[in-house]
Parts: sequence; C-alpha cells; structure tokens
Amino acid sequence: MLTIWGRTTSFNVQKVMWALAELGVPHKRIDAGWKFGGLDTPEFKAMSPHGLVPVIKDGDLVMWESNAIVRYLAAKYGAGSFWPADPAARANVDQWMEWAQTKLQLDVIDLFVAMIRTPPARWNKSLIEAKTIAANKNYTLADGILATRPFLSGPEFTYAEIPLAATLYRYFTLEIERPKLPNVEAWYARMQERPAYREHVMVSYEDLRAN
Ligand SMILES: N[C@@H](CCC(=O)N[C@@H](CS)C(=O)NCC(=O)O)C(=O)O
Repeated sequence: MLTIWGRTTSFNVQKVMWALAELGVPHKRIDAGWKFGGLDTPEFKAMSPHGLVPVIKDGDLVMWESNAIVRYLAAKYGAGSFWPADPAARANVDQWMEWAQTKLQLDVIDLFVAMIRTPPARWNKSLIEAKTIAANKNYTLADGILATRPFLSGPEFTYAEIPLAATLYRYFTLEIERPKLPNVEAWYARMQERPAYREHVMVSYEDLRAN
C-alpha cells in the first residue's frame, strides 16, 4: 500500500492527500514534520534529502515535491480525464500548475507565514500589504479566466486544478481585504462540493498560529 509522510496541516501534504482521495488510492499516512518531528533522522533524509514533507513510497518508488507527486499519481492512477492522454491537452493544464507553484502559491503561503506563523507583535506590515496586493492580483486574473470556464486549468477537473484550488482555503480565511471575485468565489464553492477537498484542504490551521 502507498505510504505518505506528512502532517495534515501542511499545505503541500494537503495537495497530495486531496489527489489520493480524488483517485481513490488506498494509502496510509504517517504524521511527520512540525510538532511531530522526524524530518532530521538519517532514515527520513534518505527518502527526502531536503528533510521536508510530503514524501511518498509507492512500491519501489520514493519521491518528494508535492506537485511532482500529484503528477505521478495522476499518471499512474488517473489515466483518462484526470490525466489527459493527449500531450497538448496536458500541456494546456500543466502550464497552470506551474503558475500555481511559481506564483499563486508563493504569494498566498508567504502571506500565511507573515500573518499566521508570525506573532502579531512581529508582523511586518509592509510585507503583508505587498503580499496581499500580489495575491489579490493573481485571483483577479483567475477571476477573468473563470468567467469563461468552470476550472482554472481547463474545461475538466484534472490534476492541475489541485495546486491551484488548494490555495483557496487559506486565501479566503485569512483576515485581509479582498476585491470582488464572483467567479473565484463560485469556483471555491464548486471545490467545497467535493468531499475530498473538504476533508483534506479545509483543515483548521489554528494549531499553527503563533501568538
Ligand atoms: N516544494 C516542496 C515544499 C515542501 C515543504 O516546504 N514542506 C513543509 C510543509 S508545507 C515542511 O516540510 N516543513 C517542515 C515541517 O513541517 O516541519 C513541496 O511542494 O513538496
């Protein structure tokens, strides 16, 4: 059975857990990271050289990097619509996944770290303001795209939607000023209709809040 190491409050672990649940892949999860520790042992470092979660073991394959794991799971267990067979169709959705990794996610997670993982007494107001502006700009762009189709990465729900939509729970629960985003809100509501999204992404992060 596939094994995943990582805590449920980790954004990157959540992406993999969401993918596993969407695909119905049997698995066992082992708590690791943050208060659970275990990332510095030689055994863990042998699996994950950077000492980070998530890590999966599926048969002989051991791998890290959440988006690469989501792609692997989609290719192995999601042939068909979750992993489009046509390389051109895959390329079209994959570009959005790269954007999630290199832009959208960074702005939201930086904001999350600045507001939730930093005690309010040490908040860097100008960083929070800059990251809020950047995040709002990304979702305003997304809002325009979502006016034309139900999913940001394309016409169908595919693996690439996971890193994109996984950001929404944190974006919509952080106490920030957001512009009007009717299409992003409708997209978020559609994601919340998916039991796997509710279970694995909408996970309280109160435990992580620094006081
Ligand atoms: N780019 C990596 C980032 C992995 C990462 O930063 N993981 C964080 C959790 S989200 C971690 O392991 N932090 C240390 C900890 O939880 O103790 C990925 O997408 O998997």
